Amino acid sequence: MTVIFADQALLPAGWATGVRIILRPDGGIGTVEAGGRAEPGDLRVAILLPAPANLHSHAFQRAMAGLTEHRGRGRDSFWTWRDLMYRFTAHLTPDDVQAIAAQVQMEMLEAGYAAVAEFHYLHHAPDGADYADIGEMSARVAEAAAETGIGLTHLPVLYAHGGAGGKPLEPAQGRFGCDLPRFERLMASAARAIAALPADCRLGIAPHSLRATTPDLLRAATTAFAGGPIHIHIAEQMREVRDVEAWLGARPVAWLLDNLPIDAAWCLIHATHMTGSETEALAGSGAVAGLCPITEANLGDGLFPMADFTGAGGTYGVGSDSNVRIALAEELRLLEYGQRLSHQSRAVICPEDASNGRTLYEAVLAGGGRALGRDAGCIAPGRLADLVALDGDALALDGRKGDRILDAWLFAGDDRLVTDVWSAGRHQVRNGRHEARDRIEPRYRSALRRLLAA
Ligand code: NGQ
Ligand code: ZN
Repeated sequence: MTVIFADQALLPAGWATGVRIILRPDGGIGTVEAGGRAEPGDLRVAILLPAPANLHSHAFQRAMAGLTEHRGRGRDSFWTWRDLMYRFTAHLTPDDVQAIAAQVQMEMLEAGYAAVAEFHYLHHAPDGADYADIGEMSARVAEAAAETGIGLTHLPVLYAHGGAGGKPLEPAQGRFGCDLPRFERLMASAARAIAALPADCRLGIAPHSLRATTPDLLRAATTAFAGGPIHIHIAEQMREVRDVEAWLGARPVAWLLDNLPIDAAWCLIHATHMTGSETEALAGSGAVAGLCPITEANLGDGLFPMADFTGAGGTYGVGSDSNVRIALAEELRLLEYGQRLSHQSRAVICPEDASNGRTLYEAVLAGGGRALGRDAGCIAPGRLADLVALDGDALALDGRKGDRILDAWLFAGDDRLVTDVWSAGRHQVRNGRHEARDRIEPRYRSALRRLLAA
C-alpha cells in the first residue's frame, strides 16, 4: 500500500497541512486526511498538488525543436514552418516515433504533467501505404506510454483533405490521410493498443481541423465515435478563418458550434481567433478551449481572448503542442503574460483578492481533466492519483505557504522545483528524474542523430 504524507497539500477545500493520502492499487485515491502526522513507511513530500494533464501534443515535433528558427527568403510564418515540419515527417520510422514519444512523455512527467492527449496523425508509411498493422504508429505511441507510465489519451487523427473546400491531400500529407473506412480500421487497431495500457488510458478521436475534413465527414466520424474525447484544431491562423468563411459561410468556431452538437466531450485547440459572440458561445458550450501558449507564440498565431472567455465562464486547459519546449510552469506563465501584454494590465483573468498562480493552476486542472476524459484534477477520494510534489527546500519556495507556493512556482520558478510525479498512482518521477531516463534518453539521442544526418 502506498501512503503519501505531505507537509502542505492543495485539497478541493483549499490548502491543508499534515496531509496523509492512501493510494488504491487501481491508481485511484483512497483516503485523504489532513492535520495528521506521518507514520513509518509513508512517502514524505513537502508540497503536494494535483498534477495537470497536457491536453495537446504532437510528440514527433519534439525532434525538430529549435530547427525552424533560421529565416529563409520571404515571410516566415506558420505556413512556412508547416512546410519544414512536413519535410521532417518524411524521414520518421516507427522506431523513431516510439523513441521520440518516450522522451517527450518522460519530459512531460518531469515537468509536472501526469497525462497527455496525443493528437496523432503520422499514421502511414512514407509512401502513404498502410503499415502491416494499420495502427502501427499508434501502437508505438502506446508502447512509449507503457514505458513512461504517463496517462495517455490517444487521439488518432482523421485527416482527409489538403485544405478548406475538400481539397485533395498534398503529397506531403500522404502519411496522414484517411477516409472514414480507413480511419475505422485504424481506430480498431489503436483500440487494441490502448486496451493493453492501464485502465486510466483511453482513446478518443481528433478530426484534424475543418480544413482537413468536410462537414459530411465530420458529422459521420463524430457520430461513429461519439462520447469523446473529440479534439479539433479550429481557428489558429487568420488565413484559416478566411478560407473557412469563404467556403462554409461562417467563421470556424461559429460554424462548428452551429453545425455540430458541441459539448463537454469536445476540446477546441487554438480557438485563437474568435469574435465576441463566438467567444461567449464557446464558453457556454462546455467544450474545453485548448491553449498552447508556447507553441502559439512560436508560430505567431495570435492571442486567445482569455478575459472575455473566462468572464463568460469558459473552461480551458493547456497543451505543449509542437513540444518546442516542454515546461508546465512556463506554459502557464506565458498564458498570463500574453494577456498582460495585450491588455496593458496585470492579473487580467484572476478574480479580485485571489492568487494568479492558483487561478491558472486550478483552471487547467479542471480543463485538462475534462479534455482528456480523465477523472483527475483534485486530491479527493475516488479521483485518479495524478499528483505532483514540489521541493520545499528550494530557494524559490523557501518559507512559502499556500497560494504563494503556486505564485512562486509559476511566476518566479521553473519545473526544476518538481520532485515527484504520480500518474494514476504510478510513481514515475523521483528527485526530479523519471525512473527510466537512463534507458529513454540514449534512444532518443540516437534517433535524433540519425534524423539530423538524414
Ligand atoms: C499540426 N500544428 O497538425 O501539427 C499543426 C500544423 C496544420 C499546429 N497547428 C498543421 N500548431 O495545422 O495544418
Ligand atoms: Zn496541434
